[in-house]
Amino acid sequence: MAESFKYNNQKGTGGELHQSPENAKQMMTTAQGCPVKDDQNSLKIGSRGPTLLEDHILREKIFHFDHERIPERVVHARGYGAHGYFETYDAYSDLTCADLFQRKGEQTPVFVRFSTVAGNMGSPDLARDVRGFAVKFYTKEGNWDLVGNNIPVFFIQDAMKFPDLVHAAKQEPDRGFPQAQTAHDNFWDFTSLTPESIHMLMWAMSDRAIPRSFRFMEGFGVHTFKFINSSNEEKYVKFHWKPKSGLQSVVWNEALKINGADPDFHRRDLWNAIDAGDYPEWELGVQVFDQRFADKFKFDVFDSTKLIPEEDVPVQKIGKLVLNKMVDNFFAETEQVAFCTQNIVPGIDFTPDPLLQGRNFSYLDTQTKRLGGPNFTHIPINAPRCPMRHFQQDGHMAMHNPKGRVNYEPNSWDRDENNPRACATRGYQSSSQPVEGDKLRYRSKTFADHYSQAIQFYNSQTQVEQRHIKDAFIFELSKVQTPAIRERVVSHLMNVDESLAKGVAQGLGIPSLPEKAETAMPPQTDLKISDALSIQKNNPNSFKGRKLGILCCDNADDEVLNRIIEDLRKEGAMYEVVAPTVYGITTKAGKRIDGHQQIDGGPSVLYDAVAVVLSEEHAKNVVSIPEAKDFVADAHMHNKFIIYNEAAMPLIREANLEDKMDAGYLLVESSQTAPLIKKLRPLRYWER
Ligand code: HDE
Repeated sequence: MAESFKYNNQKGTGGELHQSPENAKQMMTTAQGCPVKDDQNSLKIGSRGPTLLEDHILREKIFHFDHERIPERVVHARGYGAHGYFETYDAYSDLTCADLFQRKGEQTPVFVRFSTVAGNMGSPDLARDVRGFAVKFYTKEGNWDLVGNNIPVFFIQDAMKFPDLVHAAKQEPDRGFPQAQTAHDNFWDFTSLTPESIHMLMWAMSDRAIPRSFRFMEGFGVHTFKFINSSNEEKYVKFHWKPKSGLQSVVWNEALKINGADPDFHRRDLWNAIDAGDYPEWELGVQVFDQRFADKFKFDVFDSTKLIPEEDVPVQKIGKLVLNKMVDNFFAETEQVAFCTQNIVPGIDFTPDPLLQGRNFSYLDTQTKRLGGPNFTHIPINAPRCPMRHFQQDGHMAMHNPKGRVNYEPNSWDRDENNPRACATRGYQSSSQPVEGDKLRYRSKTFADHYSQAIQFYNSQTQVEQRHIKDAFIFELSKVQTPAIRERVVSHLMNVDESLAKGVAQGLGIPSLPEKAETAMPPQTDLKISDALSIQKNNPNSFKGRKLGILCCDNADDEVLNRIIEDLRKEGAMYEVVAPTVYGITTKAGKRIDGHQQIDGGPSVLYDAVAVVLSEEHAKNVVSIPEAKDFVADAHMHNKFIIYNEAAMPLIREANLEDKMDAGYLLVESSQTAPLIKKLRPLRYWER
């Protein structure tokens, strides 16, 4: 209520507020401001009806409700946003004249939206999918939207193919399923007929596609852009977001279970972290290179199915992004935010990458449709936070309406010396790019090498990561009903790595290996291993920002619990108490601890590591709960560290794990003083 009155009172909307704020808090009104006496009962004849058409209050309420939905995004429908700021580390005028990079330490407000791609709005967070990583910078010279993903390459090379890709990936049109997954015939049919997608498929089948948290994933601008400085010198640039808390993913079996236990896992995680004041941070990195590098690089830098290894062009960190405020209203901000790749600022420019060129058309078009007209820039989340002056006018829901007579340029009415008033010094100027050629529909030969970087990616993974990729192919293709499609995918894998192809074929029960898929050019097998492509090789070695699930029961030892909790606090980590009931437990010393989760609702998949702290008196009650057994069995299967006390042994035994206990099991006793949480820093015990 208070909000809506504030809105009515905004300048330029025309209305003055007549009620006092105290009144406003108490009184319900219609959207027209008419006080409502009874908001709970419709107007009827007699006490049992029928209801009268005359009831304008009922009609207005229901009518507005009927119109609450706007079309969800055709891709990236499920997303979650937060506010924050970007701080530039230094002045980078040598690289670009973009205003936000000119003054060391300057902060620019941002809004970021993370998303999955294929699923509809209500789909689960841990689908195997690419994640969107879209950032809107509200700079002093207009909005700059860096609309990226958490994977540095893409499935296709030309925007013309995007509708086909998306149709094939989303639910099949006749049956309307499967939802939020690529594990079906249409997706693998399309991609296996589109060899340019193989590099991206390797990423999509890797753990990159099942991040533990938005906070622990990288972001990439994907395309090559241009930086232009004030002397009009141009350089190419690729953008990277590096999470300060390091990279981390879950394992697939865990993802499947998280989707059931908490379909909102990622959004809840971001909400909780920001709510707790543990603000996630990323550094903005740039790979800057010139035409000479582009000419000698083995791939076309305008081909979005290729990346430039960090070992070839190092990532220079030029600033940091901090997310420190959740939205006040999900619809107003996260749903209505309209990212547009064509929103760039002086000092940044596009390249001819055919995917980027197509996007620059698509995003403006999609926002106009989605938000109902061209005035979506008037919605507060989309409005630039710098002065604006243009003569676009009218249209649906126009909120900023110029006063006076002047609505064209040049004119004789504005007593402005600069009329027309385009700004020659700061105005946006496209870089000059000499172009000539015939008009044709054509794919450049420089885009023809589809396998080399897929090989490089696979070779750069750890053994565990390679196994995960193999298992992911087997899982996905086992959902494909047409054997020929499964075999066609394996024939592409033959060009990537024969042992991978063999493993996948075995997992699918394919009796004999198919021939290698035909290639447009022979793959280069000598590309250097790039450690930056692996998640596990870049372990943050910290439990900061991670969460421990503590399964405990009545009479649990206070000293043990206190020690664990104090250790976690020092590390900057979080915890949840999982108890037989959500009421919680009473410790040995008689202290009440509230439960965050009841065992059934708090399976170990929700945590980065677990602790099982039981008491001799009550362990048997816990052992009798089947979900408690799953709690430790899953933690074991998912390579998690398991902190336990002696009294927890009956549960470990019940889960048949006593013989399998390894160095990933960490005994805790009240007398121990050595720091325990440090041992969780590798995040998983992969040796298991
Ligand atoms: Fe998008 N994409 N895309 N995309 N994309 C959209 O815009 C499109 C591509 C990305 O959180 C749509 O508002 C085309 C690459 C993100 O609101 C639409 C092509 C990358 C988001 C659209 C691509 C992205 C979108 C759908 C091929 C990574 C969500 C709704 C040429 C670099 C932004 C909307 C948010 C959203 C079109 C390919 C990232 C239809 C035509 C490559 C993060 O305009």
